[in-house]
Amino acid sequence: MSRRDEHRTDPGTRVITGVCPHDCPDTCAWEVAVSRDDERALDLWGHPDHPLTAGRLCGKVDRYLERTYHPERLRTPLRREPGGALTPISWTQAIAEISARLRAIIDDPRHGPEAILPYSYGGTLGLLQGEGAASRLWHALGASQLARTICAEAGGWGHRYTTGRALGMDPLDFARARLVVIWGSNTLTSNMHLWPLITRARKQGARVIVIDPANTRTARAADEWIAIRPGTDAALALALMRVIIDEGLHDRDYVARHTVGFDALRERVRSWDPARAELITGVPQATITRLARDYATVRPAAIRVNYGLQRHRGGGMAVRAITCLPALIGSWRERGGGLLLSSSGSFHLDRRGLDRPDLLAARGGPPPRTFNMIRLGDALSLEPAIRARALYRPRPVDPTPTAADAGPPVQALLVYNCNPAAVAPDLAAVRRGLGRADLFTVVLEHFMTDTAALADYVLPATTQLEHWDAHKAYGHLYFALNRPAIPPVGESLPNSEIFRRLARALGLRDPCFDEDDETILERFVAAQTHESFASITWARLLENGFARLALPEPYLPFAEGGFPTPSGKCEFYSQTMQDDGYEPVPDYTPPAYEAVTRGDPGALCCISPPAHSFLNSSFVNVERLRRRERAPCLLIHPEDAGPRRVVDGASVVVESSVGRVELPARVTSDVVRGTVLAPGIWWTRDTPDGRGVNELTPQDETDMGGGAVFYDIAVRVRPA
Ligand SMILES: Nc1nc2c(c(=O)[nH]1)N[C@H]1C(S)=C(S)[C@@H](COP(=O)(O)OP(=O)(O)OC[C@H]3O[C@@H](n4cnc5c(=O)[nH]c(N)nc54)[C@H](O)[C@@H]3O)O[C@H]1N2
Ligand SMILES: Nc1nc2c(c(=O)[nH]1)N[C@H]1C(S)=C(S)[C@@H](COP(=O)(O)OP(=O)(O)OC[C@H]3O[C@@H](n4cnc5c(=O)[nH]c(N)nc54)[C@H](O)[C@@H]3O)O[C@H]1N2
Ligand code: SF4
Ligand SMILES: [Mo]
Repeated sequence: MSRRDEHRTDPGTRVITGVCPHDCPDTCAWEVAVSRDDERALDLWGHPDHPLTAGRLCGKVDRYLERTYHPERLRTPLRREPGGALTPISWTQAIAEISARLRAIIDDPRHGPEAILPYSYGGTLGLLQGEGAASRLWHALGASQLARTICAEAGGWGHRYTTGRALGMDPLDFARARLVVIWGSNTLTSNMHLWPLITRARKQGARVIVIDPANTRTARAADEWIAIRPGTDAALALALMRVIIDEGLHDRDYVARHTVGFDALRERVRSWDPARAELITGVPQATITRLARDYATVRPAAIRVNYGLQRHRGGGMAVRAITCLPALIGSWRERGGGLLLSSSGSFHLDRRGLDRPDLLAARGGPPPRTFNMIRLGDALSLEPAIRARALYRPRPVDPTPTAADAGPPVQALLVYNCNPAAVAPDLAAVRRGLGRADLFTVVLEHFMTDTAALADYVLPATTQLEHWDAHKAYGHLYFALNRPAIPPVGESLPNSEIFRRLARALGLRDPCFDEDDETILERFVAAQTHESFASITWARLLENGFARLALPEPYLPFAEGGFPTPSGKCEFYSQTMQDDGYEPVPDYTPPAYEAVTRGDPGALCCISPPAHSFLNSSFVNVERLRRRERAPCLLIHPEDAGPRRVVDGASVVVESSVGRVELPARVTSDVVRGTVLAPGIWWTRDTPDGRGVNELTPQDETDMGGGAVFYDIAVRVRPA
């Protein structure tokens, strides 16, 4: 009997459907068994009827009950006492004191509401507990806005410039591919529910190729690992296109009917012969030629590109170049062909009733400033010229802000769903900012994270087992509802309720601050008018937990062209890019570390993709998962270790332009020469020197969208 059947037949338990809230393309549906007796969750498993979840959760979320009932879970509001200790206080006190402080900042003519900065990201991707409930409050107050750039901006822009919107293959169709190229993604770690589909394709003869600087568990499980130098993928894509066009392997009919700018593209790739690309990428030219031929002729060919490869200075251009490939060979025509970066654009959600931007518009006056979240250190500076650097400037045509544009110093920082003291670039600058005596910091959290430990007030938040929410997905086509399964642990409250209480204490009178969560979500679902939502009703979500968008089956978004770009075609030449200040035809933008390594042959590139058992900095405190990852470390190639006298197991110092960390070395050829890899993201309490890997990351921005350059850091490595 399955766990599900066991619990369903037990009169002592209820089974409730929900959805994993984490920042992960799989957005799994789950079921929770709860004891009727004491309302405790007993078991949690992947929903068997959800086609992608297919009854399984990942190894991290399998431990979700351990995380939820963790002894370290925050259970009461905490306030920093004059001596420095965080001590429990009541919710009434916490809300009264926090709102009084915020009110004083808003009413101070030197500051005003722009001196309040909300800071959040991916702790939950729920529409309500993520940004929905929060934006209502920020809009009504006129607080500073945050550009949420930390993950996917460069690739997102590069992809949209090319195909118009975040649309891609139905992940279920990977099972029908005959060639699968996994490009800058560690599928078995960060998107594991795609793997069974790829396995099914392999059983029918498909070949699987992984392009990655590291021999990841995905690369090891694939047919071939193509080792590439970080940040050089655009050069590889350009050379592939050169071979394809030279050998006449492109789909002339598809190109003629559904693309613009082919002549300009052909001209561009003329200089990208595989020999030149080999010098840049480290991929042998014979491999490039073979990959180009296979990609164009083994049909259908599917590309899974994910966000790993765009955390570099040229990340936007890299994703743009790769996104041109399926249009060039016409693989969008075929079921099992095409490309998947993100499916989030399939969800045409009308969020106005949820986010309430009208509350901001009703205030009148110019819109508040927007900070780029990856420059939190700069944003918290008291120096106007430094603060101005943190203002959001996604495109080259956007004017460069000066000290005169900086606006008031940030006086209050409200953090939720995020752990910037571990995940944000330039941790020294972040710490300096958070350490400002005059900065008022409130953190909504499950645990005493590195960020919470620096707050003035820490407010205990509920987990997905304890609150309502609804989710779109970025790796498939199912919408899902999450119902609370258990009562809140301790005195914790949903983010939504915390923001409602703050709004009322701040005197905000809009009736939206009286709506309960269930009502907000029911109204949200009812308000959706796009045709793809036609089959999704509140009643159906309550009954099933999830529902597929009303898209055709099979779903081939661009089989007949129909790209949602200005031209209606796949844009090899993009006038929008030209207007936004970019090179309009795919190009190669070298990574930032290269300028350093050219002048200093001793320098290496440092990347820090996720450890298998963690989700960014989440789950690090779940003991079984932490034990599985053992300890922070630095992977280094034997030929890089030797000349530096770095020995396996011994400590090394890793130093970048902004900081340094100490890590034990692991000498291995599972990472390309010239690159070191530090799996992330550990809490500082588990690191040898109390410093996380983002001490090394500068607050530099990617070519597009102001994204972070986590995998493009020049470092020097020496024995400690
Ligand atoms: N277990 C687990 N799953 C996760 C996460 C997690 O932390 N842990 N994070 C979630 C989040 S927030 C996201 S955004 C996604 C991210 O998931 P992915 O997009 O898969 O991104 P990463 O794991 O950051 O990087 C994927 C791979 O890219 C490689 N890479 C780095 N630089 C380059 C490059 O220049 N070129 C190429 N070709 N490859 C490169 C890395 O070595 C890594 O193996 O995963 C989500 N899923
Ligand atoms: N060096 C390096 N840095 C990176 C990356 C990398 O690969 N390397 N990856 C980057 C990427 S892709 C991303 S997306 C970011 C992710 O960075 P974050 O969005 O900060 O993700 P997490 O580290 O998982 O932290 C989320 C926090 O939210 C809390 N949380 C979860 N649910 C709730 C809730 O309902 N309410 C409240 N109040 N809190 C909640 C969790 O307890 C957790 O502490 O990190 C980025 N930083
Ligand atoms: S983290 Fe991803 S794979 Fe794991 S349960 Fe959540 S959605 Fe599924
Ligand atoms: Mo991310």
